[in-house]
Amino acid sequence: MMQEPRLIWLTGLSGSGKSTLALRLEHYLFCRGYKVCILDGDNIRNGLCNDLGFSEEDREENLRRVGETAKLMLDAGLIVIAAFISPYEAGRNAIRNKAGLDRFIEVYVNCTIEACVNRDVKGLYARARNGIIPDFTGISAPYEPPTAPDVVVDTVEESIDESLLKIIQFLESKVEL
Ligand code: GGZ
Repeated sequence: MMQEPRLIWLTGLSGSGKSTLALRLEHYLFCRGYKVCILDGDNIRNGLCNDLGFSEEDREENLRRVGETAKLMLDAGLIVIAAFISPYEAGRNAIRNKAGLDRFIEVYVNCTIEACVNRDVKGLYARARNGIIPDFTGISAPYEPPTAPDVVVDTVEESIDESLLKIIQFLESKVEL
């Protein structure tokens, strides 16, 4: 079976559903025999990037390291699923260029800030609103939505299965799965 390396980049607010979708997509691809790896804020910020915070410069450096790591994985032939807020268009474009234009798939995990605040699974939005967490995306730090994403999913209007299907259908139109 042939596997074409791809970097599937999920961008969106904290709580938008990136990690959930990444895990579901990993499971789907893994079950079909693909060598797949997830990079996400949870695992990367606890290790490789545990010296970084959330200033614009630190987010840039976080994504620079993720981009370098993803490139190594792509060159080894993996399908890489990355789930990062990645709030700046310039940062995402830098990763697209590093990965190679034809290997990068940008998925915008669209979710209103109101829905994220209501979900607030980890209580981070409440703490950000109280000023306990500074530079919080959507509250006290910016999020620039992608201008030309390959796939847009809407996690307010769609079920996880519907969003997952959109991503899979796009992949199938680009790569023989
Ligand atoms: C945004 C923050 C912040 C601030 C901690 N702003 O939903 P989570 O909790 O589990 O995932 C978020 C994660 C964001 O890390 P990323 O590496 O994806 O961010 S970026 O791409 O912008 O570099 C959130 C938590 O870290 N978190 N403080 N101030 N998210």
